[in-house]
Amino acid sequence: MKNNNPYISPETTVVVMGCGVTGSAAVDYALSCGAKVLVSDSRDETAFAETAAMLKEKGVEWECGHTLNFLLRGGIVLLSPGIAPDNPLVLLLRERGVKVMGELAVLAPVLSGVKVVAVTGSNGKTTVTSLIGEVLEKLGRSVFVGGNIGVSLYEYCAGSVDPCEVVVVEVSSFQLEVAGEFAPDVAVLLNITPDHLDRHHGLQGYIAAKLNILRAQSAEQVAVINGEDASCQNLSKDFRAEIQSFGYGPDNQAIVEEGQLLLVEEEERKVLWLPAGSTGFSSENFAAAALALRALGVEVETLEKYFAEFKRPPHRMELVAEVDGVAWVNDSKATNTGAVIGALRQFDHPVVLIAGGRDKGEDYHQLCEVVKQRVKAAILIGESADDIEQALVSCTEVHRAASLEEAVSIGRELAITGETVLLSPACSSFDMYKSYGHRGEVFRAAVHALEAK
Ligand code: UMA
Repeated sequence: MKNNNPYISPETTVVVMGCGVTGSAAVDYALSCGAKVLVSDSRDETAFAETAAMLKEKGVEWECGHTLNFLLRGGIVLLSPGIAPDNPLVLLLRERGVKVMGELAVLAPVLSGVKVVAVTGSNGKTTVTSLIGEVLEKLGRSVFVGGNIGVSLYEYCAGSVDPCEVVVVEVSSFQLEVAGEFAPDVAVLLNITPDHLDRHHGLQGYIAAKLNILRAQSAEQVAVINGEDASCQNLSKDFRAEIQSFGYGPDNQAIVEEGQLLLVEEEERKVLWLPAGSTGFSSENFAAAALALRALGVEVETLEKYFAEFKRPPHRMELVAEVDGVAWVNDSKATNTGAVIGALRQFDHPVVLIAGGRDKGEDYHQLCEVVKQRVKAAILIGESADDIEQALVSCTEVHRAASLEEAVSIGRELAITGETVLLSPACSSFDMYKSYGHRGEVFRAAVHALEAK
């Protein structure tokens, strides 16, 4: 890809702050623009050794532990999403006139030749991103799928991937906080329920970050939003893009009904049968994807087949096994209360819930209503167990476990034929595991061990 980035040229010194998935790709991107690149990471030398070897090969200088002097050597600092823009060093850099930019802001100017779909929301964004990408691929459109889903957009822009017709990116509130003039042709805002409140200093900050997906859009661009979500509905009116909403009411452009989706066209309504068993959250995800795909010119008649073929990404309401009539479901990706509520609503029989992990500043009382209706017992793990117990103790029977393996063995004692044991933690995994994926794998292994007995 030709370098036409107004922020990075061969004359620029770029400091990449944080060198994980995004930072490593940012290094390659800045090098591909001909810039001089430096890396500053908070890890110590031992933890950084592997990355250091990679940087050495590329001739990139680095520091372990951020220092102001090193960071000031750059004319521009590329910020990793895990580092908050109100980090004291970042504030100091800005005070000294250094441009500090996130991935979406830096790359916005080089994305003009490609159709960009960006998907955000508290829950369902990976599923919807994958679904849109998969349908486009099956229709023979060249597509890059990336972002918060795991592959940085810098990789696409560094030219290591062939140019595509469409870029579909999952974007997190962390990335959107510093999105600058990023203006996707189709923005999808699935829902806003509390998440990452620690990072955004409360719900208002989180909502403001999420809404940045719409902020720079023009009137020719499309915003697909959740018509049932008050925050999405009310606040999106302040922006310029053409709004298309999905939901249950007649005013939406994609209306979810029992087992089907009505897509409102100018003169008629097209009916799309949804895959069997897609209720609640998953129907909404199909509705959002259908509107986004239609905005890209895809004939809605073709969607039924591709939707039916779509397999949900792992660790989301994944049936691991049925043991003695009890279903064991891995929903490790449910890292906030909204996701857990959505998961529990999908059951019409009693559930034993395994929850807990690292707290993100949420109020677990929000779980009470659905827990009262569906959860016969909760087994709590991790750092947040005390807080969750306090919220749920009046709604259900509460047990504690020191590990996921112990939680599984308690679950076996509690659940009877026809019931489900659901891992849906409402918290991040980092107190006990490397990632939600790792946590899900540990759960799967414990369930399979039970099955083998
Ligand atoms: N680091 C510093 N200084 C700090 C903090 C961290 O130098 O103050 C360094 C760490 O030592 C490490 C690197 O920064 O080397 C980690 O960077 P990062 O936390 O920004 O994460 P990446 O590895 O770049 O991965 C990020 C996303 N992670 C976060 O936003 C926290 C990944 O989403 C995403 O897949 C990836 O970019 C590609 O876009 C993960 C995630 O948990 C899955 N996202 C959150 C979510 O989905 O809820 C937002």
